[in-house]
Amino acid sequence: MPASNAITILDALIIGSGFSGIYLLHKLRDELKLDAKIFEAESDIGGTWNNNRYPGARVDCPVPLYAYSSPKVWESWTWTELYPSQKEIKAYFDHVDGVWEIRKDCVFNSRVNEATFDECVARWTIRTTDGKVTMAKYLLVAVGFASKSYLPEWEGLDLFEGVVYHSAHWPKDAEVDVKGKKIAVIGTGSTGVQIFQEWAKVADEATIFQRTPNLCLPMRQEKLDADQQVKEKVDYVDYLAQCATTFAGLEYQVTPTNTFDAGEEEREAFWESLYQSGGFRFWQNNYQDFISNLEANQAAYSFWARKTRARIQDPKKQDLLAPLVPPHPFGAKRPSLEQDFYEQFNKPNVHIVDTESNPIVDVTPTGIATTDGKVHEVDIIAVATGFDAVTGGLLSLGLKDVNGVGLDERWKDGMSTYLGMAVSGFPNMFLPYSLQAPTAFANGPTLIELQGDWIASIITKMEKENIRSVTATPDAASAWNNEVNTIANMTLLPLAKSWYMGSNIPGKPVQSLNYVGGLPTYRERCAKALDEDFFGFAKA
Ligand code: N01
Repeated sequence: MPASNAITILDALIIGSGFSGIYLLHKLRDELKLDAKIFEAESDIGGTWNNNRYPGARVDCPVPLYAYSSPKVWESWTWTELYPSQKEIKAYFDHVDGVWEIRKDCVFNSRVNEATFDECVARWTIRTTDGKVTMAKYLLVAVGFASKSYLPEWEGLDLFEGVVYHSAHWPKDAEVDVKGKKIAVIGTGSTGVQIFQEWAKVADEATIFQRTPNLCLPMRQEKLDADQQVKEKVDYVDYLAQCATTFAGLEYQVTPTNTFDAGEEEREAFWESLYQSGGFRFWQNNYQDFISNLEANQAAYSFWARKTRARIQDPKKQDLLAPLVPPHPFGAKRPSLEQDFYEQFNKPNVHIVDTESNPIVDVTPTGIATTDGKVHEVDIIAVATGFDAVTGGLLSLGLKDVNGVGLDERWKDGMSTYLGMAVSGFPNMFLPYSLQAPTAFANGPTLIELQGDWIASIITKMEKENIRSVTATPDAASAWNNEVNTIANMTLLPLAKSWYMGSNIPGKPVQSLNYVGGLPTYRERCAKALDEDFFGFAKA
């Protein structure tokens, strides 16, 4: 790096070293031979898998799908579980670094707080909180969907005398020993479920604070055999390519018939097979009208509730965890995968507090106070209240358009992109794994590679044709925005309050943050921009 007051000049600056930032560095540096670097706010690579190290953290897409498709990476790597833990994924990133030499081009502890584009020189100027200035032709914002945590405004958290951590800020080296302790987990998203499933096995008393039930599906975890993986690798290239053609980049597709086309017995048998196979099949392999027809969705919900209630002994806990009336359409809020979450509630020392009926008021020095006047005394609290998902991280970077207007200001009443990767007024800036793309509805690495390849292609084309800058046109952004919202409105997604719609954050504009048209259509739309001479972009 240059002296502290010098300006660093790059071809491409990538913000973030998670799955997408690493892929982009590899593509741009190793294939396009650009001078590219990653700025990473944390002290190591891994993105969400570096930050989210709370107890029980693990992925809920199976390997080898949840990994890069490059043979160079997978031929020398062996997984131990079908759904690996955070620790194993972190080790996988070390392996990726060994293959692609990522860390050598990462600048760690480097937090971007301003970026402006100068049209005269067609360069971004990027500033970091340590005062460094960098100029780059291309700016790749790869901060992921979960880089800004959300903590409700509860008084007293700082006065709590026990141990309290937000799941996204778990201490690096401190193991939190819950043996002999009273623990509380606030929140029942994927994170809360994973922490509680671990802690409830060990703690003296375990209480989960639930506002909305999570409609969890059985993970059906498997230990993986190393020799078996060697044999299966012969087919990896074809297998991964085939999965990339599906709606969500998974091994299975939505079933192309409607729920009530099947008789009751056939439906039950079908749902039973999905439920028994595990993973997200009950969600993503279900009948095609599952996510668009409320009656169909409710029928599937009833099946799920019967299966889940049968695993819980106490009728009061049954009614809270798997009520007879659906709390929201299945899949309109993200379901999680669990291993033995529901069985924990059959123990006398495992409790549930309904914060829908009795919201949390504040945290006292000894526990959590709810509106019914109770203080739930605990020693340790895990706050699993999620994220200002998808856009929170992006909007905290101080990105400004060509007129100097901040992206946060531009989007205060609603967000709009072209293909989920470009924003009008922000030339040469591309956003992998961000809003208005299939982000939450696709296997992460599959989408990241699709978008990373597309970004690499558009940059290659620009370089070849001596184009200084491209920016999404307002018309293209408006058309994409319409497509994103029209498709979302054909589904049941708007009926739930969830981070999918931005409605988990008070005051955030409510709109679909994801493109729910599936990977194949998304791929076509992206290809058109390349095939039809930068369709949707203005060139300079
Ligand atoms: O966050 P969430 P998350 N009072 O927003 C509750 C991915 N992920 O960190 O549902 C009381 O889902 C809130 O209640 P409600 C995955 O995509 C993946 O769990 O709004 N409760 C909810 O229960 C996931 O979807 C894995 O009523 C309050 C919880 O906090 C995404 O990250 C693992 C509250 C927040 O749940 C986010 O998951 C972990 C309040 N004031 C995460 N405010 C994998 O397995 C919020 N809550 C890959």
